[in-house]
Amino acid sequence: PVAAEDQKFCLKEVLDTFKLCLSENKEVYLEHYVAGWRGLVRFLNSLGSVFGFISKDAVKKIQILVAFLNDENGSQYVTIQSMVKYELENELVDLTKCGKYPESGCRTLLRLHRALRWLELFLERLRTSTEDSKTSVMCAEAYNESLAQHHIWMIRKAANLSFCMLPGRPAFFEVMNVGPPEQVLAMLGEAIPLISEVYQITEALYAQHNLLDLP
Ligand code: 1PW
Repeated sequence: PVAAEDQKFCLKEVLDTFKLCLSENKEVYLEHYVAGWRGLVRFLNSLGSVFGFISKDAVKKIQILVAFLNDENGSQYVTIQSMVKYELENELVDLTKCGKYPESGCRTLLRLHRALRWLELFLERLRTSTEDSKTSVMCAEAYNESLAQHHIWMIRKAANLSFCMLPGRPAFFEVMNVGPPEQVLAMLGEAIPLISEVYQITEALYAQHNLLDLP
């Protein structure tokens, strides 16, 4: 059998997964959030081996969260809201410095959450780009505006180096596997607001509980 990470990426699939993330009362299902990330990892992997170092950490974070979901307390991890409540009430989170819980669900998800903002900014640039826009520049701008603030110098350096290896806009659209450019742009127009809403809801939840700077 082929590992999930090796299957061909299709943007539509990821879009559908993020659609499933939100419950009726606007809670975020962890299972679908993680599935959305699996899709993004497939995407990164199809961009080339340079992105291995980027996707490797995302895969590690996904695995930590999946382990919580499959654990005996998995029912506490159904939504991000229930996870935050459960981990805080049971003091399962290192709030100010690394201690007993270096891999809490809260701090692990925060890393993916920050990366989701990068993705949102990048896709928005892609959506409004013109034929001669450079994907490497759009990606670097989105990164430096968001995720970079949370990374040490070494990672920032490595990330900016790997952006230079991104395929150009036409090849990039090709990898998305959606169809002709017009269709890619329409897809992006649909996907971005969804990703944005999931991001905003998570951001508000983390802000409300003072969790935005978890070590
Ligand atoms: C082209 C579109 C890409 C969207 C996918 C974004 C994936 C983001 C992963 C960046 C990872 C860079 C290398 C790892 C850095 C970790 O130190 C960092 N992890 C993340 C996800 O930012 C922080 O995690 P840590 O070290 O505090 O456990």
